[in-house]
Amino acid sequence: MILTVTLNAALDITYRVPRVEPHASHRVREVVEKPGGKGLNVSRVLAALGHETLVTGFAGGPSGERLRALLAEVTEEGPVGDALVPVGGNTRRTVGVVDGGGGATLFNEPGPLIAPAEWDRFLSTYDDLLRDATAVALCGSLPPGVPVGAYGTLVRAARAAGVPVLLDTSGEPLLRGLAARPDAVKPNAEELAGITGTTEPLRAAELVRRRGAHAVVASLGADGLLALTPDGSWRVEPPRRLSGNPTGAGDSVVAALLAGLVEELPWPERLARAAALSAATVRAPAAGEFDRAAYEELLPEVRVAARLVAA
Ligand code: TA6
Repeated sequence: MILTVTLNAALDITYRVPRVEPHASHRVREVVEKPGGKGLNVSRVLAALGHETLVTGFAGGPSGERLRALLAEVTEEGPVGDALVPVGGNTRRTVGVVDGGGGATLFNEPGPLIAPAEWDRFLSTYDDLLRDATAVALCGSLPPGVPVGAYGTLVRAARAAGVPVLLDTSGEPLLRGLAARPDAVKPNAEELAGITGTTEPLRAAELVRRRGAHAVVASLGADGLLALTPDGSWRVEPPRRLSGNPTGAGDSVVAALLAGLVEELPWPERLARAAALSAATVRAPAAGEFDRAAYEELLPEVRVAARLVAA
């Protein structure tokens, strides 16, 4: 089973409007609610790819209940196991406003305050779940109350249990997680620049590797992917650009990397799938979903080129 951790799970709400204008009132044409937060999106994509997957993290209050009900709904995506730890606070909502052009404006709430006893309960749940995990992804921001070094603790526990671990977060939580030497990290351009101070992606990715990640897969939007791994380095050109909602495209990269890891695919194949799946996610209405026909059509278009690492 592939385990995903979303400490700051979210009820993702998407509003569709014809156009977004600052300081104006908008008539919402459509409202969509989905179980969200990065790890939940990763698991939903993994389930749709046919992988057994389980989510953990925290859920509480009315929006936590709603999130769990949505997660339990039987969909054509396939089942996602729910091992979320109940908390007293209310799970956050994230609001994405999608306009006619497909662009998304996001509003992410900070999340519920997690009490020390709730964090301890999570840690023992996580240790139990690691026993049956083939891989684990640690995804997203931390809710208030969770120690900033949380991902360092969770990476160390996964490594001690012999479970490959991928980390997808930003800022100080990413730096603390890196120090525990995760198998892979998946920063985007902004996250890379945020922790390295350089906007040159190759240089930044090398610095991140030196700080402790065995592999770095940077998702660079329209510039595709850049991967530095123990087996080699690759630059991945994305398939043709599709219009749509890019929210969750990075989560689909994580899903493809985990699927490729447990299927023991060579890195270039994992990366090609990651690029195609990410592009196919842009065609889907919400994060955690992808357009299957677009995925199959785009996969042969992806170009993965080996590259030398800069000095
Ligand atoms: O990547 C998209 C997304 O996973 C949304 O589903 C939304 O819940 C958000 O990101 C959460 O990100 P954060 O960094 O706030 O944990």
